Amino acid sequence: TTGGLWGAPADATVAPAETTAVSFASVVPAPVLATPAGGVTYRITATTKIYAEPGSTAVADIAEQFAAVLRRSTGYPMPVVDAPSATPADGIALLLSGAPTGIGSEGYQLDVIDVSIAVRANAPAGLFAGVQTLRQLLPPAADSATVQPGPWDVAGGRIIDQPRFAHRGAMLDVARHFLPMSVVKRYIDEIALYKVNRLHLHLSDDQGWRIAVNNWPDLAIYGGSTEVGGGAGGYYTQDEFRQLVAYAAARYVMIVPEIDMPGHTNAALASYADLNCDGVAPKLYTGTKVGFSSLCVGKEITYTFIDQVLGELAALTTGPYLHIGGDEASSTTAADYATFMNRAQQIVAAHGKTVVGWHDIVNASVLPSTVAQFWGTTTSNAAVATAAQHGTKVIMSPANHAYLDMKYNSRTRLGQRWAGYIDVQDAYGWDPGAYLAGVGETSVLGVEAPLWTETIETLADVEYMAFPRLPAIAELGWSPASTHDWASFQQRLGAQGPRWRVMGINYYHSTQVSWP
Ligand code: TNX
Repeated sequence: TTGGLWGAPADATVAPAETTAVSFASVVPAPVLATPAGGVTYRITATTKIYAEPGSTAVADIAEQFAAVLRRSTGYPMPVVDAPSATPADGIALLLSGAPTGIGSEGYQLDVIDVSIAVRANAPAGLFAGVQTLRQLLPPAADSATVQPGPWDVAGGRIIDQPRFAHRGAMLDVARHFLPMSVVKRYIDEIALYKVNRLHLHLSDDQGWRIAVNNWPDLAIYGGSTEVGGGAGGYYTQDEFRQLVAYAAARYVMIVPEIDMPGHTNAALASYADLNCDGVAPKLYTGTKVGFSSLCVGKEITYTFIDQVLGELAALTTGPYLHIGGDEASSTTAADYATFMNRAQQIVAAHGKTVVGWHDIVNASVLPSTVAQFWGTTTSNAAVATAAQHGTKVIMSPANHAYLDMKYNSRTRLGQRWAGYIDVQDAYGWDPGAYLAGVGETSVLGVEAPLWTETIETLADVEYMAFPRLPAIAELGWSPASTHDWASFQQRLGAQGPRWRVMGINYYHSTQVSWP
């Protein structure tokens, strides 16, 4: 059961004041089990300490991040100290002991009583997730960048929680429009708040190459020199990319880098004439058409190229995955596509990584470990179902529900409409474990919300398209199917609005949600 909470009448209303204690019924994604203790409140004061599990730099770092948020808004010192061997009788404790068995490495238990708060988990990832829940239980003003008056009350009770799916992803297309480090970092902060644990970076496309490659320097210098619309483009140096990987890792987000191939490669083909079958480099491209470019499948230099590019990327990436795209290769014959994708998968494996590809990759011979990312607009796809029956794991990104670049409605200035309009209820209204025929719960690795950037240029644009739909996809990835309920979700989502206001997140005020 879910503690009877989600069927309960609407006590989730957040008063207009951004300093009111937030109800347990406001958390997004919905926890597995939430049991409010009526009338009990914990108050953060000027003497509150944060106790961290001793001997773990990971836990100390999570505690410091949380303390930093609270110091800014409360003005209190919020010291981080080692937890004593007995459970602390006061303060906020982050502990790697006493968590229920069976909640895995990302699960946590949160106990709020009158004199203390304890977050318990089996691993740091679970403590990080628990702290994100705790942040949502604090008054929205706690997320302010400037000192606010308080009081800083947290409603009492217990939450026991763990994710439904391992992969809860967001994708940023930094190729169509380049997004600077600051934007990517802020997006990481924003997605982590909703327990999203993967950021897929689409690092190359026809319009731009965004990662420096030492063996092929012109990719970034020339291939990265423009973007859709003819702007200046840009790229990440390898050092910057390492910084992003580390920044994300500190927020329990794994970077999944993508080099799209064999199509979507005009920027590479323009940078090196040798990569073209006819030896002639095309011009840089700043339009938005897809499907016109292909690496030269019959030339050996093509494989030297992808081996060196993927080798450097593998070395820069701490996670197990390299995404090799494979979508919309309509300038490559079916036979060439299979030849190429088979060889590309072997190259990724030789660099010790696991392949992710857009679901078109099932038209090649997928390796047993290859993950397919479904981006279709139908609920049946025979080739994907067959692959799933043979063991292929699938990331669900159905374009008509999960694409953050689709317009909300006909009046949305940004975005596209080829997969339809997607308002919040459409983003929320599907079940990843029972959506695609023949692809059941156990074949689903998780969900991902891609943001393609043909029309997206700034942080404000990114936020407008991601909020409030990204939290909807995040909830589908985290929360048990049994909590799925639009009435509850829209209320809990609405309760996020005051926090987004405080944080300066430029969100779309969907009329489907009653914003407090
Ligand atoms: C299709 S989805 C694409 C991208 C576009 C996107 C725009 C996919 C795997 N390929 O190249 O940016 O549509 O919505």
